[in-house]
Amino acid sequence: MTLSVGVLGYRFMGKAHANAMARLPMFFPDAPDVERSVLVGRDEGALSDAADRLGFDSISTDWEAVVDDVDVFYNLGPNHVHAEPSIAALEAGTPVFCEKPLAPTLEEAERMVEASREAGDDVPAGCAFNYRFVPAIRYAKGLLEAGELGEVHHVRGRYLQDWLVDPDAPWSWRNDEQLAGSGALGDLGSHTVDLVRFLVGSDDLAGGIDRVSGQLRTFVEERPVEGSEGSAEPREDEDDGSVERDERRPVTVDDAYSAQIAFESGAMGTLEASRFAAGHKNDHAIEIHGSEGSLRFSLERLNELEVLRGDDRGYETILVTDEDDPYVDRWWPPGHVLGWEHTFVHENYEFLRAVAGDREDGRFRPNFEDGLAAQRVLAAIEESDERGEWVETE
Ligand code: SOE
Repeated sequence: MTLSVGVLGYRFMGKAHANAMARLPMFFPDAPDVERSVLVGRDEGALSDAADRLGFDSISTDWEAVVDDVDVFYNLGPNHVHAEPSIAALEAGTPVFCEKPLAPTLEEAERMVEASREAGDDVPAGCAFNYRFVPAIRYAKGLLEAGELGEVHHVRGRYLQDWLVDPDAPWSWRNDEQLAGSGALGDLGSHTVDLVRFLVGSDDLAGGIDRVSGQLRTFVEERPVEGSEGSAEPREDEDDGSVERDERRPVTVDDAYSAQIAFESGAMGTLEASRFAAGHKNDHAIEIHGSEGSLRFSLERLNELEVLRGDDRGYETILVTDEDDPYVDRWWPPGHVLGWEHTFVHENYEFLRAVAGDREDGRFRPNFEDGLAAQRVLAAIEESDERGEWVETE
C-alpha cells in the first residue's frame, strides 16, 4: 500500500518533514511507502518552487479539497492554521500529523482533541514533538522507567535561542499573538513541557504537573517589517507598495518565560525559554535528579547523555551511538553520530507505521492529547504571570 500525503506548509518544517519522508525508504525500508502527493499553501509561485525542491507531485491552494483527498494530512503551517484544517481532515477520517504547539489557544487545542476522539483510534492524530525521538532521550527514558534514578526530586528544562536579541530583527508571525498564540512560551516551552511529561510525567491531564508559577517578558515591543527601512535587511529596490518604508509592527507575544513547577509526585522543577539568550542558537537542555542518580541532556550534544549513579562523584558521558541504542542501527556503524534532522525521520517512521496499522500498540505518541496536555501547562504559566500567583493546572 502506498500512502498519499498532503502537506500544508513548505518552509522550515515543510523541508524537515519532506526530507524525513525521502529518507524513509533508504534507511527504514519497513516503513509504509509514501508518495509526497500534494503541497498546500497560498502563493502558487512559491509553492511550485518548493514542490520541485521537496519532491511533491502537485500543488494546491485549497486545503479543504486536499484533506478529503489524501491518505494522510500533515499540518506544518503557522500555528493559527493548525486547528481548522486538522479538524476538517479528522472529520473526513484522514490521519493528521500536526506541528507543535498544537494550537495558538487552549480552546482550539481542545477542539482538535475533540475531533481526534470522535475520529477514533483508527485515525491517528499526532503532534510533532520531535525531541522525543532523539536516541539519547529514549535512552534516558529507559533509565527512568527501569528506576535507575530512583525517586525523582528535581527537573530542570530550558530552551535558549538568540535570534531576536537584535531589536531590528524583523517582525514575523511568531511575534504576533493572533497568529502564534504565544512566543517563546509556546514555540519552545511546548517542547520542554512535552519532554518533561515524556520522561517523568504521567498521562493525566497536565502530565503530573500540579501547579505552576510563571513569568513572561517582552523585551522589544515593536519590530520593523522585513524589507522596511529600519529592518536589519532593508530592501534595496524602490517602493513596490508591498511594504511601507518605515513599517513597524507590535510584538504581542513573550520573548522569554520562566516558571517553577510542582509535580503531583512531590518533585519540583524549573522551566525557561528565551529568544534573547545571546550566544545560544538552539540550546535545549534537561536535567533530572533522583534519589539514586542524575542525568542531563543537551541538544547541542545530542549524541550524548550524562548520567550519574549512586554515590559516583562525577557524571559519566554515555555516547548513545551504539547499534543497540534506539534507532541507531538504522543509520551508520556505531559511533557515526546523528543530527537534528534524524529526529524527524524517526517520528515520521513511527507516525506513518501507526497510520498503516503496523504498530503493535496501534497508537502513535505524542498525539493530540499530549499536545493539549502541554498546552494546559503553558496556559497555566501565562495565567500565573497575569495573576501574579501560583496557578493549578486543572
Ligand atoms: C523556533 O526558532 C524553532 O524553529 C521552533 O519552532 C522549533 O520547534 C525548534 O525545534 C527549533 O526552533
